[in-house]
Amino acid sequence: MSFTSRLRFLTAGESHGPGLTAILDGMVAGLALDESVINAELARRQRGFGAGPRMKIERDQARITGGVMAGLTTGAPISFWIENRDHEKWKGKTVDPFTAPRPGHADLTGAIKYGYRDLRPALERASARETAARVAVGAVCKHFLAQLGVQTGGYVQAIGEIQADVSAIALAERQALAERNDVRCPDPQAAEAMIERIRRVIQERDTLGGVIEVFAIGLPSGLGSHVQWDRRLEARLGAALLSVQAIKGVEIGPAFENARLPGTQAHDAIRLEGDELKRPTDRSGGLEGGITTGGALLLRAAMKPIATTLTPQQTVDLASGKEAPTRYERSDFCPVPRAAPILEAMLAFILADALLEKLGGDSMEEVLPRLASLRRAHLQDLPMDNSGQIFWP
Ligand code: EPS
Repeated sequence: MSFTSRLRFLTAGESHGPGLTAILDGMVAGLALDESVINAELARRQRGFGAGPRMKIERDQARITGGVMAGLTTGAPISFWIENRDHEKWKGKTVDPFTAPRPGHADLTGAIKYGYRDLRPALERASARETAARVAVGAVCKHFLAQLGVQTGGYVQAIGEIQADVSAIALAERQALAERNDVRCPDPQAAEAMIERIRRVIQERDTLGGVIEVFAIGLPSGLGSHVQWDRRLEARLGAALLSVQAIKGVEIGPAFENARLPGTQAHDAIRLEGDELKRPTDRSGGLEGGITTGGALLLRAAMKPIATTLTPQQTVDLASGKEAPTRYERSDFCPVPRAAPILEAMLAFILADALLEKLGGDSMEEVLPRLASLRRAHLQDLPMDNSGQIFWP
């Protein structure tokens, strides 16, 4: 099953194994690409207040091992290799048994599903270390989108109970403002409060979740479709964001706020400016009927607090068969700021796929003029017969 039609990607690798592999299949030929584009995104993923000590060990760099020749994509699968520097510490070492599953992690469910006799295989692959590979894939997609005039970005809207008010800041400026602080929040006052809150949670030997917003500006109207459930772009984006470790909720535009409003207040009026159809508000999150409106796309994702807590939680040691406290394994305290580039990567992947599905073409040369020829929301692009018709004679 797949929610994409042109692009697909796979990742492989364990958190403490030699490294991560990713393959992005279906990208067009002729996209100028070098590793610095990918490494800049990988560096963003590593940075964020509340990260654990592992991020001081890793220096994530992607090596492109296929699909790019002389600085240009060839249309062949693009493969990447990202080394785990931490692997050196694990290689050849006898690792202590791990038999007390952490509530909220994949330790127990993974063992029930696969019959593991130690919980490590579950956590090794369930670990968010894998997101480094996704960010490499997403960096290529982001770069492709940028060539087509589409800007993607993300930032932190809430950490724990601390909420930022970003409503007065233009969407296009939020990312640059967010990158100025260590919690990736465009509202500097809220950012300070968030840093303070994370400091406190570390002292309290606990963890914090939060809300991340991701956006895209410059998308044409007409991506996705209303005609089949798995072609609806809401569904495709929702699935992609929900696939990220610790993400347990996704909202498109102010969906939950809209749910509390009457219909006359929950939608974006259609106005005419010259011959162009305009939407002065954006309560739809940029999507109507599974299709992009041409307005800005905005999605929110809820990240749960990380399951690995310094304060022990109640569990059962499967080896002794007795109730026991969890044992602490090194982890992040608040990975929310680091989740923004990961969610951006997934957003960019789905949008690059939706654009390629709409445009067709196998090279940048073919894709670019097709983008220019798309139907727009202008009266002249939408001629109506304006006559009664018998649809089912
Ligand atoms: C993670 C646990 C920690 C995090 C890891 C995700 O790893 P370790 O056990 O090696 O300290 O650091 O995240 C990363 C390694 C990363 O690159 O983001 C987990 O259990 O999900």
